[in-house]
Amino acid sequence: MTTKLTITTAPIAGQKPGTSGLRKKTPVFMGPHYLENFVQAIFDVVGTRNPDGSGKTFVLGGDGRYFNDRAAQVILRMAAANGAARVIIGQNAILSTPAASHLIRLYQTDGGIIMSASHNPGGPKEDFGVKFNMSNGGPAPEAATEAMYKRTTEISEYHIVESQDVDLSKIGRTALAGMIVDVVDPVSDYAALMETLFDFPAIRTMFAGGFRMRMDSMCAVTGPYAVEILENRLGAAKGTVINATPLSDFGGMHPDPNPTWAKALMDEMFGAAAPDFGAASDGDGDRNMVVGAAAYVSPSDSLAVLAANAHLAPGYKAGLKGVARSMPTSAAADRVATALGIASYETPTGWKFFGNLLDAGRATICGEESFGTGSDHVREKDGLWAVLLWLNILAVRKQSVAAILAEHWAKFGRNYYSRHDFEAIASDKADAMMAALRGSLASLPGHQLEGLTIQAADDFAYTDPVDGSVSKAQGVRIMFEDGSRIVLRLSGTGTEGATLRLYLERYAAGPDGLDHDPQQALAPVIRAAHALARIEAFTGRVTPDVIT
Ligand code: G16
Repeated sequence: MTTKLTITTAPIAGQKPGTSGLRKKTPVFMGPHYLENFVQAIFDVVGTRNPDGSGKTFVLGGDGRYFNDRAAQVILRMAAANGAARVIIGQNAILSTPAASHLIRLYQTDGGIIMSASHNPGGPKEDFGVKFNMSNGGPAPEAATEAMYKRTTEISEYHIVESQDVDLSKIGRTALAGMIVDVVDPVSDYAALMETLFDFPAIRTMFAGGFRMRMDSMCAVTGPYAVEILENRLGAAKGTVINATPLSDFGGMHPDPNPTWAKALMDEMFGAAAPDFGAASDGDGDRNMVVGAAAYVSPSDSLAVLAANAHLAPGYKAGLKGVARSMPTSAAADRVATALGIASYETPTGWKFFGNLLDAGRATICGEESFGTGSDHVREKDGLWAVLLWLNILAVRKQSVAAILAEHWAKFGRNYYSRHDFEAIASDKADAMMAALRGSLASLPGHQLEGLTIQAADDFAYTDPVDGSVSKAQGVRIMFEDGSRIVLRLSGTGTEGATLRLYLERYAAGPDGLDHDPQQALAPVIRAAHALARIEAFTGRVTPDVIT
């Protein structure tokens, strides 16, 4: 027996989605009506019924973090009570973000709800998140997330059915208050898609020839995907994938694939017995870090190398339509696009801004400096996709990662790049610093410091070339005459205070450029950034918490 209930509620403060959906501490999400209010706001904005009155179909899944299973049951009950016809859900409510995006597209659903706080830690005291993806498989655009936020400020009731839990452990069809619930294998459709894009026989031959790899799934959602694809289908040695069992607290790990948080992988890759290739992915499987034996690949360089070599994979053999990168990502990919004679795009931070370019066929490959790369195969960044494209390139070129990087820099020049994060700053201090910096922009051009001359300074604004929508105040850019660049913006995904992101870039042409450590190559740019933004004066911080 199920009963449909309408619960009286009241707006709850702080339900403003950020760069990537709504992220809060788990206890906040577990508080009275909090999850329910946000989910009802989503349903109110996107609608659960078609114009003809029939119910809509949604995909549902998450990265398995603490509260994932409970939240899934709530969302199912609310979908049923709101009149949805069908929900396709990963077994045990598990779906990686790219796999969810694929299922939305594959089954031509009306969108999907993804439960994840991505690379943020999980657990009873850590982070949880919910985001809505549209029928194209991509994150809801700003207009939709703004509408959802507005709805949370005026909400007065939500709908839910009273029922037993749906058994999500068994694959197959069941029903909840008249709504179909299809529990699907989270991996198989995604793995099949990967087989259409990449030369699996060539990669298999490479592994059979003794190629060694280490994949660190960081106790997060990609474990089952990576084991199935890398070990079972491509023949990588058993045990190639480590931390392969998703855990609700990610085993205490911080599943953010960068040299700081994937330190064990970095140590192995720079050690005496380093495998040929290493990779890590994040909580929900959309991010990736790749590293060769003693050769770290920065995400900006990875995007450029993938763009330059994508034609070696069957799915991209016709070439790329264009390359898109987020504004703070280095210009390395632009140089490849110029050489290939294809368009390049610079978008605000956040994957949602790539959606229109991908849908319109203007870009094929996209990337962000924050360890995100992807293509038009889904509408999310895709960690394992990037790993497989790298493997495909390595299998065809039969060179080491270090050799491929060296050749790339010799041909295109090198964009030295680093991001410095200052975390958990008091929000008022961070806001005051950004306001002062924004106020000084007009006076900066022509100013000299650290031997560098400022050419231009602005607050990045983006006009979407497809729908004409405008996004303002997306980050302060300070460009120097020698091609160096400083970018500052506040994170939209943090859950504690403000995180200041400082992005630093310096270009060196050809093999005669600055041949040393990025932090050293960038030293004058780093000093200039601190002087211009007066980071210490406003925040008391000198040393970043995370350097990538
Ligand atoms: C950060 C990154 C962005 C990324 C976003 C969402 O945003 O800087 O590049 O798009 O996370 O990534 P994910 O879906 O993996 O969480 P922010 O606003 O914190 O800088």
